[in-house]
Amino acid sequence: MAKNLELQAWVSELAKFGQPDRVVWIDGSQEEKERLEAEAVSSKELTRLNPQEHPGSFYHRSDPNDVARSEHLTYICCKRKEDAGPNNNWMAPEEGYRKAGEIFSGSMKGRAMYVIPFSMGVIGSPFSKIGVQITDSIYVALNMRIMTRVGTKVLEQLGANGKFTKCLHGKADLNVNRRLILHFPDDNAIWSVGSGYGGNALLGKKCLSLRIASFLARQEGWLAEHMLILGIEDKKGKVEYVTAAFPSACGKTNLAMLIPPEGLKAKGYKIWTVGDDIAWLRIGPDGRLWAMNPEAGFFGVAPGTNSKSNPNALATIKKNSIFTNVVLSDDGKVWWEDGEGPAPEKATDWRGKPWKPGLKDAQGKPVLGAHPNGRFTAPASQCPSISPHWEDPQGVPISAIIFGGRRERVAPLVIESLDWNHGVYLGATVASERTAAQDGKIGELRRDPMAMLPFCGYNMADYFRHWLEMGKRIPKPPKIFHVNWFRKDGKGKFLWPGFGDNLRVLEWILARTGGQGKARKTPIGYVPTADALDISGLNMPTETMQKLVEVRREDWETELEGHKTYFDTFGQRLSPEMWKQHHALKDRLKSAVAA
Ligand code: OXD
Ligand code: MN
Repeated sequence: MAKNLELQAWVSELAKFGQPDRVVWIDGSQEEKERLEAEAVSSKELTRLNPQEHPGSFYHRSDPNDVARSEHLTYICCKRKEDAGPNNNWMAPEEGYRKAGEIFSGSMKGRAMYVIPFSMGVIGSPFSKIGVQITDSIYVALNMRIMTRVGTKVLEQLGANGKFTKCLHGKADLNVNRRLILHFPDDNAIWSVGSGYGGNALLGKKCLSLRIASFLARQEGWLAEHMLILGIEDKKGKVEYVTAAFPSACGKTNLAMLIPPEGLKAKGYKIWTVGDDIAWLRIGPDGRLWAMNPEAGFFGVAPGTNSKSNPNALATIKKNSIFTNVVLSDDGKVWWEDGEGPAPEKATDWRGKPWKPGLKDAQGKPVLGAHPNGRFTAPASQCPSISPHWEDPQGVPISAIIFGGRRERVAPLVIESLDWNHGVYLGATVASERTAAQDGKIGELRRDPMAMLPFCGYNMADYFRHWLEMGKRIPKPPKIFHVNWFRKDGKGKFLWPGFGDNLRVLEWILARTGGQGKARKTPIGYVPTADALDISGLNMPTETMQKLVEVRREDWETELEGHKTYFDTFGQRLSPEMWKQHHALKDRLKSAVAA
Protein backbone atom coordinates (compact mmCIF):
# COMPACT_ATOMS: atom_id res chain seq x y z
CA MET A 1 0.00 0.00 0.00
CA ALA A 2 1.23 3.49 -0.83
CA LYS A 3 2.48 6.11 1.63
CA ASN A 4 1.51 8.74 -0.90
CA LEU A 5 -1.80 10.21 0.25
CA GLU A 6 -2.66 11.62 -3.15
CA LEU A 7 -2.20 8.16 -4.67
CA GLN A 8 -4.27 6.49 -1.97
CA ALA A 9 -7.13 8.95 -2.42
CA TRP A 10 -7.02 8.60 -6.21
CA VAL A 11 -7.10 4.80 -6.06
CA SER A 12 -10.07 4.73 -3.64
CA GLU A 13 -11.92 7.24 -5.78
CA LEU A 14 -11.38 5.10 -8.88
CA ALA A 15 -12.37 1.92 -7.07
CA LYS A 16 -15.71 3.58 -6.24
CA PHE A 17 -16.00 4.72 -9.83
CA GLY A 18 -15.15 1.48 -11.66
CA GLN A 19 -16.61 -0.82 -8.94
CA PRO A 20 -14.16 -3.71 -9.37
CA ASP A 21 -14.58 -6.83 -7.25
CA ARG A 22 -11.13 -6.31 -5.75
CA VAL A 23 -8.12 -4.02 -5.90
CA VAL A 24 -4.69 -5.60 -6.50
CA TRP A 25 -1.51 -3.59 -5.96
CA ILE A 26 1.25 -4.75 -8.29
CA ASP A 27 4.47 -5.31 -6.31
CA GLY A 28 6.73 -6.49 -9.14
CA SER A 29 7.72 -9.80 -7.49
CA GLN A 30 8.34 -13.11 -9.23
CA GLU A 31 5.68 -14.74 -7.07
CA GLU A 32 3.18 -12.17 -8.31
CA LYS A 33 4.16 -12.78 -11.94
CA GLU A 34 3.49 -16.49 -11.63
CA ARG A 35 0.18 -15.89 -9.87
CA LEU A 36 -1.03 -13.44 -12.52
CA GLU A 37 0.04 -15.77 -15.33
CA ALA A 38 -1.84 -18.69 -13.77
CA GLU A 39 -4.95 -16.52 -13.35
CA ALA A 40 -4.76 -15.27 -16.93
CA VAL A 41 -4.43 -18.83 -18.18
CA SER A 42 -7.43 -20.01 -16.20
CA SER A 43 -9.54 -17.06 -17.43
CA LYS A 44 -8.33 -17.84 -20.99
CA GLU A 45 -6.89 -14.35 -21.47
CA LEU A 46 -3.54 -16.04 -22.02
CA THR A 47 -2.50 -19.42 -23.37
CA ARG A 48 0.70 -20.91 -21.99
CA LEU A 49 3.02 -21.74 -24.89
CA ASN A 50 4.99 -24.92 -25.37
CA PRO A 51 7.52 -24.78 -22.50
CA GLN A 52 10.31 -26.44 -24.52
CA GLU A 53 9.92 -24.12 -27.49
CA HIS A 54 8.86 -20.92 -25.69
CA PRO A 55 9.79 -21.15 -22.00
CA GLY A 56 7.92 -18.74 -19.75
CA SER A 57 5.93 -17.37 -22.70
CA PHE A 58 2.26 -16.78 -23.44
CA TYR A 59 -0.15 -16.17 -26.27
CA HIS A 60 -2.92 -13.59 -26.38
CA ARG A 61 -5.56 -12.76 -28.91
CA SER A 62 -7.16 -9.33 -28.75
CA ASP A 63 -10.65 -8.48 -29.90
CA PRO A 64 -10.59 -8.48 -33.74
CA ASN A 65 -11.77 -4.86 -33.81
CA ASP A 66 -8.98 -3.85 -31.45
CA VAL A 67 -5.63 -4.62 -33.07
CA ALA A 68 -3.93 -1.26 -33.65
CA ARG A 69 -3.74 2.24 -32.22
CA SER A 70 -7.00 4.09 -32.78
CA GLU A 71 -5.71 7.50 -33.81
CA HIS A 72 -9.17 8.83 -34.63
CA LEU A 73 -10.24 8.10 -31.04
CA THR A 74 -7.11 9.58 -29.46
CA TYR A 75 -7.49 13.10 -28.07
CA ILE A 76 -5.57 15.84 -26.36
CA CYS A 77 -7.84 17.43 -23.77
CA CYS A 78 -6.43 20.86 -23.03
CA LYS A 79 -8.40 24.06 -22.44
CA ARG A 80 -7.86 25.64 -25.85
CA LYS A 81 -8.23 23.74 -29.10
CA GLU A 82 -5.40 25.70 -30.72
CA ASP A 83 -2.96 24.38 -28.11
CA ALA A 84 -3.63 20.82 -29.32
CA GLY A 85 -3.01 21.96 -32.90
CA PRO A 86 -4.08 20.57 -36.25
CA ASN A 87 -2.02 17.45 -35.55
CA ASN A 88 -4.30 16.30 -32.71
CA ASN A 89 -7.94 15.55 -32.10
CA TRP A 90 -9.13 17.85 -29.38
CA MET A 91 -11.76 17.61 -26.70
CA ALA A 92 -12.45 20.00 -23.82
CA PRO A 93 -11.24 18.44 -20.53
CA GLU A 94 -14.72 18.49 -18.89
CA GLU A 95 -16.22 16.79 -21.91
CA GLY A 96 -13.42 14.20 -21.96
CA TYR A 97 -13.86 13.34 -18.29
CA ARG A 98 -17.62 13.19 -18.74
CA LYS A 99 -17.65 11.05 -21.89
CA ALA A 100 -14.99 8.60 -20.74
CA GLY A 101 -16.46 8.67 -17.23
CA GLU A 102 -19.82 7.45 -18.51
CA ILE A 103 -18.10 4.47 -20.11
CA PHE A 104 -15.85 3.75 -17.11
CA SER A 105 -18.51 4.04 -14.50
CA GLY A 106 -19.20 0.59 -13.07
CA SER A 107 -17.34 -1.05 -15.96
CA MET A 108 -14.93 -2.97 -13.71
CA LYS A 109 -17.71 -4.98 -12.05
CA GLY A 110 -16.80 -8.65 -11.87
CA ARG A 111 -13.12 -7.86 -12.55
CA ALA A 112 -10.02 -7.08 -10.54
CA MET A 113 -8.59 -3.57 -10.64
CA TYR A 114 -4.79 -3.67 -10.83
CA VAL A 115 -2.83 -0.71 -9.52
CA ILE A 116 0.56 -0.57 -11.25
CA PRO A 117 3.14 1.90 -9.98
CA PHE A 118 5.69 2.20 -12.79
CA SER A 119 8.80 4.14 -13.66
CA MET A 120 9.70 5.25 -17.16
CA GLY A 121 13.50 5.17 -17.01
CA VAL A 122 15.56 3.47 -14.34
CA ILE A 123 14.12 3.92 -10.89
CA GLY A 124 15.74 6.86 -9.18
CA SER A 125 17.28 8.54 -12.24
CA PRO A 126 16.57 12.27 -12.06
CA PHE A 127 15.35 11.96 -15.67
CA SER A 128 12.83 9.19 -15.02
CA LYS A 129 9.10 9.83 -14.61
CA ILE A 130 6.74 7.89 -12.40
CA GLY A 131 3.23 6.91 -13.41
CA VAL A 132 0.57 4.80 -11.78
CA GLN A 133 -1.70 2.81 -14.08
CA ILE A 134 -5.06 1.48 -13.02
CA THR A 135 -6.31 -1.30 -15.28
CA ASP A 136 -8.85 -4.10 -15.32
CA SER A 137 -6.81 -6.08 -17.86
CA ILE A 138 -4.50 -8.77 -16.55
CA TYR A 139 -2.89 -8.85 -20.02
CA VAL A 140 -2.06 -5.16 -19.66
CA ALA A 141 -0.70 -5.72 -16.15
CA LEU A 142 1.61 -8.50 -17.38
CA ASN A 143 2.74 -6.42 -20.37
CA MET A 144 3.44 -3.41 -18.15
CA ARG A 145 5.65 -5.63 -16.00
CA ILE A 146 7.79 -6.25 -19.10
CA MET A 147 7.66 -2.81 -20.71
CA THR A 148 8.32 -0.73 -17.58
CA ARG A 149 9.86 -1.05 -14.12
CA VAL A 150 7.01 -1.69 -11.72
CA GLY A 151 6.09 -2.31 -8.11
CA THR A 152 7.12 -1.59 -4.54
CA LYS A 153 10.48 -0.07 -5.50
CA VAL A 154 8.63 2.53 -7.55
CA LEU A 155 6.34 3.36 -4.63
CA GLU A 156 9.39 3.80 -2.41
CA GLN A 157 10.90 6.16 -4.95
CA LEU A 158 7.61 8.07 -5.20
CA GLY A 159 7.59 8.60 -1.44
CA ALA A 160 4.89 10.46 0.43
CA ASN A 161 4.84 13.57 -1.73
CA GLY A 162 6.12 12.56 -5.17
CA LYS A 163 4.22 13.49 -8.31
CA PHE A 164 3.02 10.87 -10.76
CA THR A 165 1.07 10.63 -14.02
CA LYS A 166 -2.42 9.34 -13.29
CA CYS A 167 -3.13 6.66 -15.88
CA LEU A 168 -6.59 5.14 -15.91
CA HIS A 169 -7.28 2.23 -18.23
CA GLY A 170 -10.46 0.19 -18.49
CA LYS A 171 -11.40 -2.33 -21.14
CA ALA A 172 -15.12 -1.65 -20.63
CA ASP A 173 -16.85 -3.66 -23.38
CA LEU A 174 -14.11 -3.24 -26.03
CA ASN A 175 -16.66 -1.56 -28.23
CA VAL A 176 -15.08 0.68 -30.85
CA ASN A 177 -17.99 3.10 -30.45
CA ARG A 178 -17.26 3.35 -26.75
CA ARG A 179 -13.48 3.74 -27.03
CA LEU A 180 -11.52 6.88 -26.13
CA ILE A 181 -7.83 7.48 -25.49
CA LEU A 182 -7.65 10.83 -23.72
CA HIS A 183 -4.68 12.86 -22.54
CA PHE A 184 -5.03 15.69 -20.04
CA PRO A 185 -1.61 17.37 -20.15
CA ASP A 186 -2.55 20.09 -17.65
CA ASP A 187 -3.61 17.45 -15.12
CA ASN A 188 -0.76 15.04 -15.95
CA ALA A 189 -3.43 12.40 -16.55
CA ILE A 190 -4.43 9.79 -19.13
CA TRP A 191 -7.82 8.07 -19.46
CA SER A 192 -8.06 5.20 -21.90
CA VAL A 193 -11.26 3.24 -22.18
CA GLY A 194 -12.64 0.56 -24.49
CA SER A 195 -9.41 -0.90 -25.90
CA GLY A 196 -7.01 -3.62 -24.84
CA TYR A 197 -4.48 -3.05 -27.67
CA GLY A 198 -0.95 -2.28 -26.48
CA GLY A 199 -0.53 1.15 -28.06
CA ASN A 200 -3.88 2.26 -26.57
CA ALA A 201 -3.66 0.40 -23.29
CA LEU A 202 -0.01 0.20 -22.12
CA LEU A 203 -0.20 3.78 -20.96
CA GLY A 204 3.50 4.13 -20.12
CA LYS A 205 4.39 3.84 -23.78
CA LYS A 206 2.86 6.20 -26.37
CA CYS A 207 0.52 7.99 -23.96
CA LEU A 208 2.98 8.86 -21.18
CA SER A 209 6.44 8.56 -22.75
CA LEU A 210 5.50 10.48 -25.88
CA ARG A 211 2.28 12.51 -25.65
CA ILE A 212 2.45 13.60 -22.00
CA ALA A 213 6.26 13.56 -21.93
CA SER A 214 6.54 15.75 -25.05
CA PHE A 215 4.33 18.30 -23.29
CA LEU A 216 6.44 18.15 -20.11
CA ALA A 217 9.66 18.19 -22.14
CA ARG A 218 8.77 21.51 -23.70
CA GLN A 219 8.09 23.02 -20.29
CA GLU A 220 11.23 21.51 -18.78
CA GLY A 221 13.63 22.03 -21.70
CA TRP A 222 14.22 18.55 -23.09
CA LEU A 223 12.93 16.32 -25.91
CA ALA A 224 10.67 13.23 -25.80
CA GLU A 225 10.97 11.51 -29.17
CA HIS A 226 9.79 8.50 -31.17
CA MET A 227 13.36 7.31 -31.67
CA LEU A 228 15.51 4.24 -31.34
CA ILE A 229 18.92 4.61 -29.74
CA LEU A 230 21.89 2.51 -30.84
CA GLY A 231 25.64 2.45 -30.30
CA ILE A 232 28.18 1.62 -33.01
CA GLU A 233 31.45 0.26 -31.71
CA ASP A 234 34.43 0.33 -34.06
CA LYS A 235 37.47 -1.93 -34.16
CA LYS A 236 39.32 0.21 -31.64
CA GLY A 237 36.47 -0.07 -29.14
CA LYS A 238 35.21 3.47 -29.60
CA VAL A 239 31.41 3.62 -29.33
CA GLU A 240 29.31 6.37 -30.87
CA TYR A 241 25.56 6.64 -30.39
CA VAL A 242 22.83 7.77 -32.76
CA THR A 243 19.08 8.15 -32.42
CA ALA A 244 16.68 7.55 -35.29
CA ALA A 245 13.01 8.39 -35.77
CA PHE A 246 10.88 6.41 -38.20
CA PRO A 247 7.14 6.08 -38.52
CA SER A 248 5.59 3.05 -36.83
CA ALA A 249 6.36 -0.33 -38.38
CA CYS A 250 9.21 0.96 -40.57
CA GLY A 251 11.90 -1.22 -39.04
CA LYS A 252 13.03 0.73 -35.97
CA THR A 253 13.35 -2.47 -33.96
CA ASN A 254 15.37 -4.08 -36.78
CA LEU A 255 17.72 -1.11 -37.06
CA ALA A 256 18.17 -0.91 -33.29
CA MET A 257 19.36 -4.55 -33.25
CA LEU A 258 21.28 -4.54 -36.52
CA ILE A 259 23.92 -7.15 -37.27
CA PRO A 260 26.85 -5.90 -39.42
CA PRO A 261 26.66 -7.27 -42.98
CA GLU A 262 29.26 -9.77 -44.27
CA GLY A 263 30.95 -7.15 -46.45
CA LEU A 264 31.73 -4.96 -43.42
CA LYS A 265 32.72 -7.82 -41.07
CA ALA A 266 36.43 -7.08 -41.55
CA LYS A 267 35.89 -3.64 -40.05
CA GLY A 268 34.91 -5.27 -36.77
CA TYR A 269 31.83 -3.18 -36.01
CA LYS A 270 29.56 -4.14 -33.15
CA ILE A 271 26.09 -2.69 -32.67
CA TRP A 272 24.69 -2.02 -29.21
CA THR A 273 20.96 -1.61 -28.68
CA VAL A 274 19.90 1.05 -26.16
CA GLY A 275 16.24 1.38 -27.17
CA ASP A 276 13.96 0.57 -30.10
CA ASP A 277 11.09 3.06 -29.89
CA ILE A 278 11.40 6.01 -27.53
CA ALA A 279 14.21 8.36 -26.56
CA TRP A 280 14.24 11.07 -23.94
CA LEU A 281 16.99 13.55 -24.75
CA ARG A 282 18.61 16.07 -22.47
CA ILE A 283 21.54 18.45 -22.62
CA GLY A 284 24.40 16.99 -20.57
CA PRO A 285 26.93 18.87 -18.44
CA ASP A 286 29.44 18.37 -21.28
CA GLY A 287 27.21 20.37 -23.68
CA ARG A 288 26.25 17.33 -25.73
CA LEU A 289 22.80 15.84 -26.17
CA TRP A 290 22.26 12.65 -24.10
CA ALA A 291 19.55 10.07 -24.76
CA MET A 292 17.91 7.52 -22.50
CA ASN A 293 15.39 4.80 -23.23
CA PRO A 294 12.48 5.12 -20.79
CA GLU A 295 11.21 1.60 -21.53
CA ALA A 296 12.30 -1.77 -20.16
CA GLY A 297 11.04 -4.00 -22.97
CA PHE A 298 10.25 -4.23 -26.65
CA PHE A 299 6.71 -4.24 -28.03
CA GLY A 300 7.66 -5.15 -31.58
CA VAL A 301 5.81 -6.05 -34.77
CA ALA A 302 6.08 -9.84 -35.22
CA PRO A 303 5.31 -10.39 -38.94
CA GLY A 304 8.50 -9.84 -40.90
CA THR A 305 10.72 -10.66 -37.92
CA ASN A 306 13.00 -13.52 -38.98
CA SER A 307 16.62 -14.58 -38.79
CA LYS A 308 17.52 -12.40 -41.77
CA SER A 309 15.65 -9.24 -40.78
CA ASN A 310 16.43 -9.41 -37.07
CA PRO A 311 18.27 -12.37 -35.50
CA ASN A 312 18.71 -10.42 -32.25
CA ALA A 313 14.96 -9.98 -31.90
CA LEU A 314 14.45 -13.70 -32.46
CA ALA A 315 16.92 -14.43 -29.66
CA THR A 316 15.26 -11.83 -27.43
CA ILE A 317 11.81 -13.42 -27.74
CA LYS A 318 13.01 -16.98 -27.06
CA LYS A 319 11.61 -16.88 -23.53
CA ASN A 320 9.52 -14.84 -21.05
CA SER A 321 7.60 -13.16 -23.86
CA ILE A 322 3.97 -12.46 -24.72
CA PHE A 323 2.78 -12.91 -28.31
CA THR A 324 -0.34 -11.13 -29.48
CA ASN A 325 -2.47 -11.78 -32.59
CA VAL A 326 -0.12 -14.19 -34.36
CA VAL A 327 -0.68 -17.84 -35.38
CA LEU A 328 -0.94 -20.40 -32.56
CA SER A 329 -0.17 -23.99 -33.55
CA ASP A 330 -1.96 -26.91 -31.96
CA ASP A 331 1.29 -27.87 -30.22
CA GLY A 332 1.61 -24.49 -28.53
CA LYS A 333 4.06 -22.69 -30.81
CA VAL A 334 3.76 -19.29 -32.45
CA TRP A 335 4.27 -18.41 -36.10
CA TRP A 336 3.74 -15.41 -38.37
CA GLU A 337 4.04 -14.47 -42.01
CA ASP A 338 7.58 -13.73 -43.16
CA GLY A 339 8.83 -15.35 -39.98
CA GLU A 340 10.99 -18.36 -39.25
CA GLY A 341 10.44 -21.86 -40.57
CA PRO A 342 7.43 -23.38 -42.27
CA ALA A 343 3.91 -22.51 -41.17
CA PRO A 344 2.31 -25.07 -38.85
CA GLU A 345 -0.15 -27.44 -40.52
CA LYS A 346 -2.58 -27.38 -37.61
CA ALA A 347 -3.19 -24.01 -36.07
CA THR A 348 -5.58 -21.18 -35.22
CA ASP A 349 -5.15 -17.71 -36.66
CA TRP A 350 -5.16 -14.34 -34.91
CA ARG A 351 -8.95 -14.32 -35.01
CA GLY A 352 -9.12 -17.72 -33.27
CA LYS A 353 -10.28 -19.54 -36.41
CA PRO A 354 -8.79 -22.83 -37.67
CA TRP A 355 -5.96 -22.00 -40.04
CA LYS A 356 -3.45 -23.80 -42.24
CA PRO A 357 -0.90 -22.65 -44.79
CA GLY A 358 -2.39 -21.79 -48.18
CA LEU A 359 -5.86 -21.13 -46.75
CA LYS A 360 -7.95 -18.88 -49.03
CA ASP A 361 -11.11 -16.90 -48.34
CA ALA A 362 -14.36 -17.09 -50.34
CA GLN A 363 -12.90 -14.67 -52.91
CA GLY A 364 -9.80 -16.82 -53.28
CA LYS A 365 -7.55 -14.36 -51.41
CA PRO A 366 -4.92 -15.84 -49.04
CA VAL A 367 -5.97 -15.62 -45.38
CA LEU A 368 -3.18 -14.21 -43.22
CA GLY A 369 -2.55 -16.28 -40.11
CA ALA A 370 -1.10 -13.39 -38.12
CA HIS A 371 -2.43 -9.86 -38.08
CA PRO A 372 0.12 -7.58 -39.85
CA ASN A 373 0.36 -5.67 -36.56
CA GLY A 374 0.71 -8.84 -34.46
CA ARG A 375 3.19 -8.17 -31.66
CA PHE A 376 5.72 -9.60 -29.26
CA THR A 377 6.44 -8.16 -25.84
CA ALA A 378 9.87 -9.09 -24.48
CA PRO A 379 12.29 -7.88 -21.79
CA ALA A 380 15.03 -5.67 -23.26
CA SER A 381 17.56 -7.34 -20.96
CA GLN A 382 17.20 -10.55 -23.02
CA CYS A 383 18.48 -8.89 -26.20
CA PRO A 384 21.94 -10.24 -27.14
CA SER A 385 22.95 -6.79 -28.41
CA ILE A 386 21.67 -4.85 -25.40
CA SER A 387 24.15 -2.10 -24.57
CA PRO A 388 26.02 -2.32 -21.26
CA HIS A 389 24.96 1.34 -20.90
CA TRP A 390 21.25 0.94 -21.61
CA GLU A 391 20.37 1.55 -17.99
CA ASP A 392 22.85 4.34 -17.31
CA PRO A 393 20.77 6.93 -15.45
CA GLN A 394 22.11 9.82 -17.55
CA GLY A 395 21.74 7.96 -20.87
CA VAL A 396 24.33 7.97 -23.67
CA PRO A 397 25.84 10.90 -25.64
CA ILE A 398 24.46 11.33 -29.16
CA SER A 399 26.57 12.02 -32.27
CA ALA A 400 23.78 12.07 -34.87
CA ILE A 401 20.00 12.35 -35.07
CA ILE A 402 18.43 10.54 -38.00
CA PHE A 403 14.94 11.12 -39.37
CA GLY A 404 13.48 8.63 -41.79
CA GLY A 405 10.51 8.42 -44.04
CA ARG A 406 9.11 5.63 -46.16
CA ARG A 407 9.18 6.97 -49.70
CA GLU A 408 9.30 5.08 -52.96
CA ARG A 409 10.59 8.15 -54.77
CA VAL A 410 11.92 11.66 -54.18
CA ALA A 411 14.04 11.26 -51.03
CA PRO A 412 17.58 9.95 -51.60
CA LEU A 413 19.12 7.25 -49.41
CA VAL A 414 20.59 9.82 -47.04
CA ILE A 415 20.78 13.60 -46.66
CA GLU A 416 22.93 15.52 -44.20
CA SER A 417 21.37 18.78 -43.09
CA LEU A 418 23.23 22.04 -43.61
CA ASP A 419 22.86 22.96 -39.94
CA TRP A 420 20.54 22.39 -36.95
CA ASN A 421 17.66 24.55 -38.23
CA HIS A 422 17.79 22.94 -41.64
CA GLY A 423 17.80 19.59 -39.85
CA VAL A 424 14.63 20.61 -38.01
CA TYR A 425 13.12 21.46 -41.40
CA LEU A 426 14.13 18.05 -42.74
CA GLY A 427 12.49 16.40 -39.74
CA ALA A 428 9.40 18.61 -39.94
CA THR A 429 8.75 17.68 -43.57
CA VAL A 430 9.20 13.92 -43.31
CA ALA A 431 6.48 12.12 -45.24
CA SER A 432 5.60 8.46 -45.16
CA GLU A 433 3.30 5.92 -46.52
CA ARG A 434 0.88 4.59 -43.89
CA THR A 435 1.63 1.20 -42.26
CA ALA A 436 -0.39 -1.38 -40.35
CA ALA A 437 0.40 0.01 -36.87
CA GLN A 438 -2.37 2.57 -37.20
CA ASP A 439 -5.92 2.19 -38.47
CA GLY A 440 -6.46 3.62 -41.96
CA LYS A 441 -5.57 3.09 -45.59
CA ILE A 442 -2.19 1.38 -45.99
CA GLY A 443 0.10 3.07 -48.51
CA GLU A 444 -1.46 6.55 -48.38
CA LEU A 445 1.12 9.36 -48.10
CA ARG A 446 1.01 11.46 -45.01
CA ARG A 447 3.31 14.05 -43.47
CA ASP A 448 4.72 12.57 -40.31
CA PRO A 449 7.09 15.16 -38.83
CA MET A 450 9.88 13.58 -36.80
CA ALA A 451 7.67 10.42 -36.89
CA MET A 452 5.77 12.18 -34.10
CA LEU A 453 2.49 13.00 -35.84
CA PRO A 454 0.42 10.57 -33.73
CA PHE A 455 2.47 11.21 -30.60
CA CYS A 456 3.09 14.92 -30.14
CA GLY A 457 0.94 15.98 -27.18
CA TYR A 458 0.54 19.61 -28.27
CA ASN A 459 0.49 21.88 -31.31
CA MET A 460 3.16 20.69 -33.70
CA ALA A 461 3.98 24.29 -34.66
CA ASP A 462 5.07 24.82 -31.03
CA TYR A 463 6.94 21.53 -31.17
CA PHE A 464 9.01 22.73 -34.16
CA ARG A 465 9.64 25.94 -32.25
CA HIS A 466 10.81 23.90 -29.27
CA TRP A 467 13.22 21.98 -31.51
CA LEU A 468 14.58 25.28 -32.87
CA GLU A 469 14.98 26.59 -29.31
CA MET A 470 16.78 23.43 -28.23
CA GLY A 471 19.24 23.97 -31.08
CA LYS A 472 20.17 27.34 -29.59
CA ARG A 473 20.72 25.79 -26.17
CA ILE A 474 22.85 22.75 -27.08
CA PRO A 475 26.49 23.86 -27.05
CA LYS A 476 27.68 20.80 -29.00
CA PRO A 477 24.67 19.67 -31.04
CA PRO A 478 24.59 16.37 -32.90
CA LYS A 479 24.31 16.56 -36.69
CA ILE A 480 20.90 15.88 -38.19
CA PHE A 481 20.32 13.49 -41.12
CA HIS A 482 17.40 12.16 -43.16
CA VAL A 483 17.38 8.62 -44.54
CA ASN A 484 15.07 6.68 -46.83
CA TRP A 485 15.61 2.92 -47.10
CA PHE A 486 12.51 2.47 -49.23
CA ARG A 487 13.33 3.99 -52.61
CA LYS A 488 12.20 1.80 -55.52
CA ASP A 489 13.18 1.45 -59.17
CA GLY A 490 10.68 1.92 -62.02
CA LYS A 491 9.58 -1.70 -61.63
CA GLY A 492 8.66 -1.47 -57.97
CA LYS A 493 11.80 -3.19 -56.66
CA PHE A 494 13.62 -1.77 -53.65
CA LEU A 495 16.94 -0.22 -54.65
CA TRP A 496 18.55 -0.55 -51.24
CA PRO A 497 18.88 -3.95 -49.47
CA GLY A 498 18.12 -2.48 -46.02
CA PHE A 499 18.43 -4.48 -42.78
CA GLY A 500 22.08 -5.07 -41.78
CA ASP A 501 23.30 -3.16 -44.82
CA ASN A 502 21.89 0.02 -43.31
CA LEU A 503 25.13 0.04 -41.31
CA ARG A 504 26.83 1.25 -44.50
CA VAL A 505 24.75 4.41 -44.28
CA LEU A 506 25.37 4.75 -40.54
CA GLU A 507 29.09 4.45 -41.28
CA TRP A 508 28.88 7.39 -43.69
CA ILE A 509 26.84 9.37 -41.16
CA LEU A 510 29.47 8.86 -38.48
CA ALA A 511 32.23 9.71 -40.94
CA ARG A 512 30.42 12.99 -41.63
CA THR A 513 30.00 13.80 -37.94
CA GLY A 514 33.74 13.24 -37.63
CA GLY A 515 34.43 15.70 -40.48
CA GLN A 516 35.09 13.00 -43.08
CA GLY A 517 33.10 11.07 -45.71
CA LYS A 518 32.63 12.11 -49.31
CA ALA A 519 29.61 14.27 -50.07
CA ARG A 520 28.27 16.72 -52.61
CA LYS A 521 26.33 19.80 -51.66
CA THR A 522 22.89 19.80 -53.27
CA PRO A 523 19.94 22.17 -52.79
CA ILE A 524 18.40 19.74 -50.29
CA GLY A 525 21.56 19.21 -48.22
CA TYR A 526 24.72 17.12 -48.40
CA VAL A 527 24.26 13.80 -50.19
CA PRO A 528 26.93 11.09 -50.52
CA THR A 529 28.78 10.95 -53.81
CA ALA A 530 28.02 7.73 -55.71
CA ASP A 531 31.32 6.24 -54.46
CA ALA A 532 31.11 7.49 -50.88
CA LEU A 533 29.52 4.49 -49.20
CA ASP A 534 31.43 1.30 -48.54
CA ILE A 535 29.34 -1.20 -50.50
CA SER A 536 31.92 -3.99 -50.53
CA GLY A 537 30.30 -7.40 -50.87
CA LEU A 538 27.02 -5.91 -52.07
CA ASN A 539 27.43 -6.45 -55.79
CA MET A 540 25.52 -3.31 -56.48
CA PRO A 541 25.70 -1.83 -59.99
CA THR A 542 26.98 1.77 -60.06
CA GLU A 543 23.72 2.93 -61.65
CA THR A 544 21.76 1.66 -58.63
CA MET A 545 23.96 3.67 -56.27
CA GLN A 546 23.61 6.70 -58.53
CA LYS A 547 19.85 6.32 -58.45
CA LEU A 548 19.91 6.04 -54.65
CA VAL A 549 21.70 9.35 -54.22
CA GLU A 550 19.95 11.13 -57.07
CA VAL A 551 18.24 14.44 -56.32
CA ARG A 552 15.68 15.27 -59.03
CA ARG A 553 14.80 18.93 -59.18
CA GLU A 554 11.28 18.34 -60.58
CA ASP A 555 10.52 15.93 -57.72
CA TRP A 556 11.72 18.44 -55.15
CA GLU A 557 9.74 21.28 -56.66
CA THR A 558 6.58 19.20 -56.25
CA GLU A 559 7.75 18.19 -52.80
CA LEU A 560 8.21 21.85 -51.89
CA GLU A 561 4.55 22.47 -52.73
CA GLY A 562 3.64 19.63 -50.38
CA HIS A 563 5.71 21.26 -47.61
CA LYS A 564 3.86 24.53 -48.15
CA THR A 565 0.44 22.89 -48.04
CA TYR A 566 1.44 21.16 -44.83
CA PHE A 567 2.91 24.27 -43.21
CA ASP A 568 -0.20 26.25 -44.11
CA THR A 569 -2.23 24.01 -41.82
CA PHE A 570 -0.44 25.66 -38.86
CA GLY A 571 -1.37 29.22 -39.88
CA GLN A 572 0.24 32.05 -37.93
CA ARG A 573 1.48 29.73 -35.25
CA LEU A 574 4.32 28.33 -37.38
CA SER A 575 7.69 29.84 -36.55
CA PRO A 576 8.96 32.28 -39.24
CA GLU A 577 12.19 30.27 -39.17
CA MET A 578 10.36 27.32 -40.76
CA TRP A 579 9.20 29.55 -43.61
CA LYS A 580 12.71 30.94 -43.88
CA GLN A 581 14.02 27.42 -44.33
CA HIS A 582 11.29 26.76 -46.88
CA HIS A 583 12.17 29.82 -48.97
CA ALA A 584 15.88 29.10 -48.71
CA LEU A 585 15.26 25.63 -50.14
CA LYS A 586 13.19 27.14 -52.94
CA ASP A 587 16.00 29.58 -53.73
CA ARG A 588 18.62 26.85 -53.69
CA LEU A 589 16.55 24.76 -56.10
CA LYS A 590 16.16 27.80 -58.38
CA SER A 591 19.82 28.68 -58.41
CA ALA A 592 20.69 25.05 -59.10
CA VAL A 593 18.69 25.39 -62.33
CA ALA A 594 20.38 28.67 -63.21
CA ALA A 595 23.76 27.03 -62.65
C1 OXD B 1 4.59 1.27 -31.85
C2 OXD B 1 4.01 2.24 -32.79
O1 OXD B 1 3.88 0.37 -31.39
O2 OXD B 1 4.73 3.17 -33.19
O3 OXD B 1 5.77 1.43 -31.52
O4 OXD B 1 2.84 2.10 -33.16
MN1 MN C 1 6.59 3.29 -32.16
